[in-house]
Amino acid sequence: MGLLTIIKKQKLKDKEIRVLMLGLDNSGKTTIVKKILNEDVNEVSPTLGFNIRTVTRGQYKLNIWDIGGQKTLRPFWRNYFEKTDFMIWVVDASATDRLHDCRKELQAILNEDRLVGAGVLIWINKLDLVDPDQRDKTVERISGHLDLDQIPEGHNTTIMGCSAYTGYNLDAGMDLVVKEVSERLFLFD
Ligand SMILES: Nc1nc2c(ncn2[C@@H]2O[C@H](COP(=O)(O)OP(=O)(O)O)[C@@H](O)[C@H]2O)c(=O)[nH]1
Ligand SMILES: [Mg+2]
Repeated sequence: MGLLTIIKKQKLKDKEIRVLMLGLDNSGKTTIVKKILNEDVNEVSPTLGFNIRTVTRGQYKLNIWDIGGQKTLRPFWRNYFEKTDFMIWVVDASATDRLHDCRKELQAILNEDRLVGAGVLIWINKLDLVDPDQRDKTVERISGHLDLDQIPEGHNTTIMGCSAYTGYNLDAGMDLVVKEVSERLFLFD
């Protein structure tokens, strides 16, 4: 039995999915996790280290690692790459002045060897601040700025708008994580 098969079999038993949540500080990562857990989204303070929160979806347990995104904390991101099944990258749709920084950090992450194979969801957050009829365009425009047409091979990537405040697309995102990981790791031995 190959190592990969052993790992898959162990995961099949546990039904645990390790999700790494990254993005620049203030993009809304912690608020998103709170909203998913039905907690008060008005009580969020900056994440100085990391939080691990567990979300249950059907028979799966998603352990979400919400890591602080301040510039001084970014060198530590790599400590969390190991064993990641899925990476969620959160973008603040209203922080257009930070898109350059966001693109640089995201592209670096996507080129990390230890994340090759992990599924990727890019959540363009805070869409509640954008007119409903402008949301698709905003997501498209930000995707362009982030060079998302140049994602390295080895990642199954989806881009989606969302809002931690209204909950828009949070269920859709969680469903996507479970579907991608379960199809890749749990079923196809
Ligand atoms: N309008 C709006 N504000 C949001 C949303 N999500 C987060 N925020 C606000 O953005 C700020 C940063 O959120 P936080 O979750 O701490 O970001 P993090 O640093 O990525 O964890 C807070 O003031 C949140 O209330 C959202 O969907 N819409
Ligand atoms: Mg945070």
